[in-house]
Amino acid sequence: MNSGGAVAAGAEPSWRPPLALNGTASVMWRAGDDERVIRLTDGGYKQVGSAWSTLPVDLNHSFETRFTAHIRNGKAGADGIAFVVQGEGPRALGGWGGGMGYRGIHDSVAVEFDTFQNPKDPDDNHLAVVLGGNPDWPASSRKTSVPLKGKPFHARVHYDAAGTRLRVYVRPVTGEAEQLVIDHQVELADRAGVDQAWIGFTGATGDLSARQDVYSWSLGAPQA
Ligand SMILES: [Ca+2]
Repeated sequence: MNSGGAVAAGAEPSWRPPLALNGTASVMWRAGDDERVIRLTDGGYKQVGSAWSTLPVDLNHSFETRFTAHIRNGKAGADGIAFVVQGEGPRALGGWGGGMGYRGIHDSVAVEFDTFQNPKDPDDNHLAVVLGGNPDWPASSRKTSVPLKGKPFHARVHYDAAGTRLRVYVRPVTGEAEQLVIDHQVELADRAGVDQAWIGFTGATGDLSARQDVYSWSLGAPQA
């Protein structure tokens, strides 16, 4: 593949913690560079995968995480992926389809990048914050003009622990302006039920499929 084959100048180094992989999730290494790719689903139907860092993250401290995602299957591609903070452990794996791989992970906060319109969804290209592993009742959801499928996009998730404020930004890899899509008040430690949480990604397909990859993942203290 050549999408984003070169790491952009100024890109932060990838974060490569050891991963716990479940369901259809696998790890690949992109040819030509040292990039680890987390493949959550590989294009089959009714797939579900999760990948968790085995290094816990302290939710009492602010953090910022960035990654690039690429969801594609021709012009379609479902159901999407989620960045998830959870307190249930490295084997956590939720439901397929609109469950996006996190449905049923009760002690969790999911930030979903949703490419299929289920009944409670505003459209087939939106972000949402979902509590308690229940995608049928998102705490916050909002459409974005940044295409979430067909082309890779950059995402930035910023958590202010003191202010218990979660902000999520996306932008296309082509260098267009970043959009603040989600700005939501939530205390992650409270919702995950732990101070030291598992963080990672989930993804699923249903009657529509997609190959869903996450790469260039970084994690650190928020930048000023
Ligand atoms: Ca959906």
